[in-house]
Amino acid sequence: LDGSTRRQVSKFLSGALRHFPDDAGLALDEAGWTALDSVVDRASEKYGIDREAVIGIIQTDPKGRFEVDDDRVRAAYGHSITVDLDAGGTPVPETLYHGTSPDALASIRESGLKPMNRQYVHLSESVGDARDVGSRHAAEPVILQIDAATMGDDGHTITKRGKSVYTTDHVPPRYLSER
Ligand code: HQG
Repeated sequence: LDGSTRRQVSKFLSGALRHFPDDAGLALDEAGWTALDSVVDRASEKYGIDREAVIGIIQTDPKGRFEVDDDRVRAAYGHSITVDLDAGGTPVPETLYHGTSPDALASIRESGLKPMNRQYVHLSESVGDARDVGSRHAAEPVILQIDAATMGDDGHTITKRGKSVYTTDHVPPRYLSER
């Protein structure tokens, strides 16, 4: 399977499980799960690749975008639809990062990091990851540093999702600094 097909299939799977299950003919439960079989069938039909290839893309995703539990699958993070993902329980680094566009800075300084179109704010474990995330929004992204330790002390829940993404409801401006 070539890289371009992998990316297209991964994008379709992410879109279906995070944003448009109805369009993809899928029903998600309240925690975002759906039958692995139905997802694999949809992708396999749409891209003309066999079921094993789709399952491979799900299981070897570099960012851990998909969680599989027995015969169910869900997106690990990134949802715009409301899902009840279990919160907390994972260790959180003292410092996290967020890459964004310079155009968003004034508003972020004012109101902090907000989920915008998604259910949660997404934070990165490393500066490099944050730069990749920010590059989706601007050629020269800005990297913000988040004082995750103090957020935790102050009662904000931050949860690890996938391999290296952390989600939270909101990052108020006092926890943010520019690198
Ligand atoms: C910005 C991808 C103005 C925020 C990525 C970001 C990530 C504000 C944009 C994951 C703001 C939302 C999520 C405020 C936040 N004023 N702008 N107050 N607060 N913003 O795409 O974090 O590859 O919804 O800075 O890699 O970029 O798809 O979030 O620029 O892990 O698996 O509003 O999605 O993962 O953009 O990306 P997004 P994101 P996948």
